[in-house]
This record gives sequence, structure tokens and C-alpha cells, in this order.
Amino acid sequence: MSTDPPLEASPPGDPLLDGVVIRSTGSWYDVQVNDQVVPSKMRGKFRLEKQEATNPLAVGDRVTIRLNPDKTGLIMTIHERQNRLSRRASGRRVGREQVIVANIDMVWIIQSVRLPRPNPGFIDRVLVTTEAHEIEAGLVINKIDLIRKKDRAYLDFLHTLYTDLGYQVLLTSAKTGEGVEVFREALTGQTSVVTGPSGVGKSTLLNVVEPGLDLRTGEVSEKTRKGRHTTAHAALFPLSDGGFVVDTPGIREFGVLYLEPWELSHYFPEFLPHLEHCHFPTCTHDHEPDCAVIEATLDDLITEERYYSYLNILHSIRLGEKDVGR
Ligand SMILES: Nc1nc2c(ncn2[C@@H]2O[C@H](COP(=O)(O)OP(=O)(O)OP(=O)(O)O)[C@@H](O)[C@H]2O)c(=O)[nH]1
Ligand SMILES: [Mg+2]
Ligand SMILES: [Zn+2]
Repeated sequence: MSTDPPLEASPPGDPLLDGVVIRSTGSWYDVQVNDQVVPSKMRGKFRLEKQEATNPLAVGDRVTIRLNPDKTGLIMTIHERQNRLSRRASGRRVGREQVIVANIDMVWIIQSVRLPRPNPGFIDRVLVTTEAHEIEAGLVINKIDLIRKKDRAYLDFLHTLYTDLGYQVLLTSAKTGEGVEVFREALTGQTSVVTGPSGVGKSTLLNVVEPGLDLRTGEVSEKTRKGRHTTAHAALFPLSDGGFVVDTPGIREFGVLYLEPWELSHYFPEFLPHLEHCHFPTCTHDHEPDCAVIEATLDDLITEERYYSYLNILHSIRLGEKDVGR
């Protein structure tokens, strides 16, 4: 990450200002500076420096801009990123990184009680990504108003499972407002990413939290959805009580970047105490003899659900490996 000083001194009257990139539309970036949004362009040099990434500048990046007399900005400095969420860029060379958002405090995975039902595979995939990037994560189970008697046991199971793993779990209804205040408080002052499968109510929930957002909801059209959710168009929405939120529809496959198969288990917190007891130090816990993780799963110390999620993600990592020909 470049933190080099501005190339030229700012002429008098063209001040340098610090801000956050909240939106990117091609070659223009909207930079939030206090309460203002300054449409800005990037100094040409950055593009060359950061060729390994598809997008050298992502929403969430902290920048210093020079304010031009016409009230547009020139991005002079990109400050070092604390962290980032990324995926493999589609339609590009395999393994190329596309940064979705930088400098995240928290990722909220939204699920719904039903319509659609909770998807633990999705949850665990995102959790591996957040664990690998050392970003805090939590779970919101929305549409609690739709709960039926027969949904309760499974919901309790999920609630206990993820709470015991150390993740915050919230129950909400965007319809009745239940739990919304707790969610609002959790978002205040933070830069939060909200992700989840289509139709769980991400946009509806954020509209209730922050009525001014006016996010589009209820459109579940697979046809228009395809290829629409590109990183380039991810946006940070400022919250009136402070903080930013990113609604990321369609990021269904957070690519699990740059993980070796044997590394994956390090991002399943409950696997950690068992790893040193596997016979092989690079055990992948699927086919090796004397595997302490398989043992722990048989002993109910690890849930079958999490172990299956682990195997599924392991499988995708191995497929990815084959693609790059390693
Ligand atoms: N009953 C009930 N319906 C809800 C709730 N929250 C959202 N919905 C409905 O669920 C549908 C989908 O909501 P959206 O907010 O568009 O879902 P989304 O997660 O943003 O979906 P994508 O943008 O496609 O990823 C809409 O018809 C909402 O009215 C809730 O708490 N209870
Ligand atoms: Mg939405
Ligand atoms: Zn093992």
C-alpha cells in the first residue's frame, strides 16, 4: 500500500483533506470528507503501482485528497489498509484479487428464519474469510416474525452453535421491528459489511435501521442479478449516528483466497485445540489416519454441520488449486 507523500506541494487555496472512499464509478471516486462528498479522481501513478489488484482503490480506503478549485478532488495519498475483504476477480486471470471493501470493523452475516432457510454453508464460508482476515463477524437471523413451532429447535441449535464459537448472534424482524434497535446500536460508529443470500432481507433491514438509505428491496430476479454485483459498484452508506454500512448483495461466494488445504482448519476456532493431536502436521482432516479432528467430530466436540462445511470448503480450495495448476 502506498503511503508516499504528495508529489507536489498543494498550491495555496487548494487544501489537502482526509476522507473515506464511499463509492466508485469507473474513474471517479466519491470521497466522504466530514459531511461532504467530493467526487475525486486518482493520481495516475497509483494505477501503475498496484497492478496486482484489479481495483487499486476500494470503498473503505482512507485517502488524502487535494481539493481543486472546481470542488472536485485529486487523490494524492492512499493510506495503509487495516484489512480488506476480497474475492477472485471473475473473468480475469485466475487468482487475481478483487478488493470488495477495505478497513472493515465488522461483518454481519444475514440469514432468515425461512424464505429462505438458514444456510450454514454460506455462514461458514464467510466466517472462514473473516477469520483469515482477522475481521470480527456476527450473525443476524432476520424474519423472526415468520417463526413456526417446528423452526424453533433448529434456530436454537444455530444460535447456540455460533454463540459458543464466539460470534454475536442477533434475532431481528425488519417487519415488526423486533431486535432492530440492537442491530442499529451494533452498527453505530463502525464500518460494517452486511452480507447474506438473496431474499433474507438485508436491504429491508438496513432501510429500517436507516430510513434515509432507501435501498431497493424485494427484487429477486436471477436474470438481472447475474454479473450485476461487481466490486466496482459496492458502496459505503454513511449512517446518521456515525459509521458506514456496505450492503453486498450477491457476494455469495466469498472466495477463500490464498489458503492451502492444510491451513483451512486454522480458521475453524473449535478445531484449533485438536490440530496438534493429528498424526500429520499438515493433516487436512479428510483422509489421513489418526486424525484428531475426525475423532473430535465423532465425539460431538465438533458438530457434524461444521465438519461438513469444512469438507465443502476444502473441496473448493482443492478445485481452485487445480485451476491454477499448482
Ligand atoms: N416477514 C418478513 N419479511 C421480510 C423481512 N425482512 C425482509 N422481508 C421481505 O423479504 C423480501 C426480500 O427482502 P430484501 O431486503 O430485498 O432482501 P435482500 O437480502 O436485500 O436480497 P438481495 O438484495 O436480493 O440480496 C422482501 O419481500 C421483504 O419485504 C422480515 O423481517 N420479515
Ligand atoms: Mg438487497
Ligand atoms: Zn486431522
